[in-house]
Amino acid sequence: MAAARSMKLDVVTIFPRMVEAPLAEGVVGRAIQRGLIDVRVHDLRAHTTDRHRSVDDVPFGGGPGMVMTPEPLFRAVDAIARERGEPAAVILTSPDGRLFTHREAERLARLGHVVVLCGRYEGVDDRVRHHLATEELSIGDYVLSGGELPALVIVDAVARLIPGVVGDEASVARDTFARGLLDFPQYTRPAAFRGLEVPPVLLSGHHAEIERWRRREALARTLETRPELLETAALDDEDRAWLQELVELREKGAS
Ligand code: 4FV
Repeated sequence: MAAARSMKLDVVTIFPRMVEAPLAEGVVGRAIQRGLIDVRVHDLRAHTTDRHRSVDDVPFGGGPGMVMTPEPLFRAVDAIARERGEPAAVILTSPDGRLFTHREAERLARLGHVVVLCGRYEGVDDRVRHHLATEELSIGDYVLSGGELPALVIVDAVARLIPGVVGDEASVARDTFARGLLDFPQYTRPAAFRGLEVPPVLLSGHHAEIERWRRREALARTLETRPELLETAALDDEDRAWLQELVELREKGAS
């Protein structure tokens, strides 16, 4: 199913400027200006009720650090639903979530409206995870100081899938992972640089030859760096024959 024609994304954070700045630049920035995607950044403190505008507190049961309190996050999502309609998903970014992948980006791009909650401190009260967020996504097995960078990764990856955001649709369709493989090598002028030549096939004008070379390079790179991707990639007989050849070459090389 194709991506939604337009997309609403709401990001809830205690550092709105940290999220707004990157969204003002490049492909995503232009898409927002052109109204292709509608991104709003919400300051969590605007949804606090105490005069200290506090968003965190000490953990019950003791332990280091602070935990984000549930109320401001629930009030923020309530306000977004009132102002912008009920979101199709409320995503909590955290290292405990499912890994965010291209397939996840394609799924979110079909939803039309998602909210992203940015954790800070030691994390969020678990009632947010179970009674506010509809899903939890991680961008990788490492601990960041906040969920803002993951939120920006998600917004950028999803925005690129909205029709018209990336000038040339073909480039999105050809993106790494869109075809389940790593990308093929890219070259541009000069054809010779410090004695380093561009592969002649790319200068040949033989488009079928060029496509075949690119496919083979993408397969070789995927076999080398991310062989597990080959299990889910859409491969044809020629691909499998080429991969078999590469494996035999590698075994000969190893022996
Ligand atoms: C993270 C990740 C991440 C954990 C504690 C924010 C931090 C702090 N989010 N993928 N990796 N979050 O490290 O998504 O609250």
